[in-house]
Amino acid sequence: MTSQQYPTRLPCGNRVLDLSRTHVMGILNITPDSFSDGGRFTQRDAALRHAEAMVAAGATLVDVGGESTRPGARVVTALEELERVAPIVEAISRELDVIISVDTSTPAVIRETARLGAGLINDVRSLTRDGALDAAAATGLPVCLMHMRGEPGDMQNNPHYDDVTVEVAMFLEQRMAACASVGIGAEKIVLDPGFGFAKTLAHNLSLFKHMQDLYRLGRPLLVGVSRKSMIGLALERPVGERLYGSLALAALAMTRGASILRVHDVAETVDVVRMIAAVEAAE
Ligand code: 7PM
Repeated sequence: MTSQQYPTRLPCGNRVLDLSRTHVMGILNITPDSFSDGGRFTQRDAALRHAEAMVAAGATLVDVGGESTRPGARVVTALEELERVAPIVEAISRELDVIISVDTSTPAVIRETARLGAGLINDVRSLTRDGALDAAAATGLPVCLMHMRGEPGDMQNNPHYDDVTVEVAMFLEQRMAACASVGIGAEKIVLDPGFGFAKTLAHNLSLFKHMQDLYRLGRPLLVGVSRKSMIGLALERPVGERLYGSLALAALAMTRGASILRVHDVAETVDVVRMIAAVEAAE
């Protein structure tokens, strides 16, 4: 199956995501915490201004994350993560017209940010942490399930697949079943191939080429490839020179039917989306 066949409305807390068009999700930087309250205020302010700029540029979602998934990153406690993310979710919810996605695997963060106005739970660990399934179910919010193997720290050591797309689909199907077992129905699920997570360049390219095979699971796709190493490796570009590669993949993901493009460069990606939408709306 290569085409989508799910309802076009995805309720996300107090907002609705219209799945009949392609959306841009802006990645919000949360800079590492300083210890003074003055520092915290400045960080919340800077995050709010960044979110505001992305919304002005056309983002319909912003993705807020407080735990770095970078290989080798310091482990962040649930309390630290909550202290980073909660004030920002609260501020964005109060100030901006946007769906807040929370990039978290932590039950306490899922519960508290939902209370503060989050609209989507985005978990790179697909709700595998103890208590995460129940926490997500209790919020009633939709969930993005992403494919990964292992943990960010070790996921890149020698990943092997016989058929990466088939194995990603099987994993996501299993996580949808786990969600169903706690009452998170398929109608609340967004699926993500997990580009860059436990995959070589060849795996990422093949998975990207065949992402439409995932529509057999009957749910919309979120694609996150912005500035990732698959672009760096394919083009031999450092992270600061991956915009054009990112935009090429955004255009391809959109034409493959992706519903949400998770990106750093919102204004540029929104132009890509609008241009493709203009052609697709023509006679
Ligand atoms: C270091 C390594 C820093 C990896 C940042 C990253 C995705 C995500 C991330 C994704 C969904 C990045 C990643 N990537 N959530 N969170 N899908 N749903 O490059 O592809 O942004 S973090």
